[in-house]
Amino acid sequence: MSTGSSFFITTPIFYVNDVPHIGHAYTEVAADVLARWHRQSGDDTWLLTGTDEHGQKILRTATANGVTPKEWADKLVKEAWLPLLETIDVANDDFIRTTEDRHEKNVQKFLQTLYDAGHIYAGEFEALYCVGCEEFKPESEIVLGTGDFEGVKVCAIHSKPLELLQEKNYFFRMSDFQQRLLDLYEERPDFVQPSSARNEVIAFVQSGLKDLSISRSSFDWGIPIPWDNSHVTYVWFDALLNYVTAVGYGENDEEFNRRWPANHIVGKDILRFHAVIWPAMLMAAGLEVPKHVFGHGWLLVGGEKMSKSKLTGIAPNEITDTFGSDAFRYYFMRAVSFGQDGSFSWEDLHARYHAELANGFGNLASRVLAMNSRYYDGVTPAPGAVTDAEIEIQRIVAEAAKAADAAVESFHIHEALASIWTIVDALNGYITEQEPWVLAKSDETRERLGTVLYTATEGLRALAVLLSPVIPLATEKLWEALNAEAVLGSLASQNLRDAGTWGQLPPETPVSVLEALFPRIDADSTAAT
Ligand code: ME8
Repeated sequence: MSTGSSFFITTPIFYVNDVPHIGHAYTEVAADVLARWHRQSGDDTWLLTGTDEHGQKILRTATANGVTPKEWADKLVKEAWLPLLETIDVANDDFIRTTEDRHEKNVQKFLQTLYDAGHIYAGEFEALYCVGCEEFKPESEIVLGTGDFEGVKVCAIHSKPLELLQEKNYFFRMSDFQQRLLDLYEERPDFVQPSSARNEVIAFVQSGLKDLSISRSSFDWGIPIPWDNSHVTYVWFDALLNYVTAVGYGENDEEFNRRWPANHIVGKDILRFHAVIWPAMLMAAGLEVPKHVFGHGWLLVGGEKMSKSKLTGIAPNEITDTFGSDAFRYYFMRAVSFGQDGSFSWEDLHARYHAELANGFGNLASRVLAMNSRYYDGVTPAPGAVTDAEIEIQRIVAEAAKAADAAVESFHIHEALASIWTIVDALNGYITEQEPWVLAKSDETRERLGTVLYTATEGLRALAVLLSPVIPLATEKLWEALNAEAVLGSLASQNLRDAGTWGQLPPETPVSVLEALFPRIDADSTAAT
């Protein structure tokens, strides 16, 4: 990772037919942690998120609620999707809505470019469509329904009946790009991640790519096809383009060249759109393909993909109201291996909150600062001669910082946290072994006490910096208690790549006592009961 390089990262843009649940919040937090890490490492970082507002799904929801689709989208964005970002502390740089002018007119520009270059043609089409996925379904993804839909062909993801659509459509000649896509996956093995997702994508493309229907004429809630206004753009063709229209495609070349290409974080349900259709569209337009497409797993509840339509959705604030946004962010980044599915349970959240955040990290910070206060009148002491125990702590801090940076670079957020936690565990072990409260009893061990407390306090300085992308509120409180801003500058200005360099907090820095960063939570007060 070279310092100062461009790092453009995106989340999927979310459908506004419903309010967000913790699955959406999970994607947002992951992208935000990666963005904060890169931003604080000096990279020219840009985090884009937003909403996907066209298509049949939104149209039907709006109609059912007696409003226009735009009115519906405005309401949901204002009341649900923008507030989500605050609930979980996402520091996005931009929020794009597909109904914005900057998007609509440049989608048309893109379509016209492809049409003029011969990548689009008109044809007849008939196939089974899933409105939930906003996608024509291949036979392999169609199953026979059960219960109310016994014997009817349903979508394997949504378990809802498919609709037979017959239309004149415009098609994108995606089949032309089959070999170029296979070459791309071959030449850039880290283009699609994780590798299980890559293998699936390769197998799909090898099995033969069909041309893609990219227009609809049976409804009009979409972006008109520029050369034929009786059609609107297929919602996915429209939505994928948000990643370029948001950074100036079609109107601001300087901005576009500065940001593009992006790193896309998406759920595995929509990996194929991002790893197959999207690069093919970009190739057709003569634009660079994304840097990486990372497909994360699903949050499962009761063994199934959590979803609002199956009534297993959990609203993010059900968790943050009790545990706080830092705990939400930490829990999902730590408990779920990024790239794999993860089961959510209130019991696990409660257990990790107490074991790792309250007892492991929070208690360490409070104890160390309280000892500075008690034994040195609230001033970090100067260290004396160091022993093997201190050298070991310094080594662990340096190695953990390096390992965490490498893990984030390859999107392994959970591994980065595991590395950083070796510092928490090592410092807790160090304090137990060194027993500063015993050293404090004699003047003869005063210098040793100074060394131990300085080591622990400087360890907290490194932890505050390394954990700030994940738990920004708690680390800010710790930074204040360390009085570090006065001597080192703001927490946000600390370069993460220097976090592991020992000895940054000057001795004799006045520090304050710290209230519990993660107060204990009664099991009865969580939604688990
Ligand atoms: O697909 N676990 O929008 P969407 C983890 N508009 N992540 C989950 C999840 C779960 N149970 N449920 C949803 C769309 N997600 C399109 C995207 S992009 C150009 C257009 C997350 O509102 C996950 O990231 O259905 C998934 O990809 C996304 O929400 C789908 O959001």
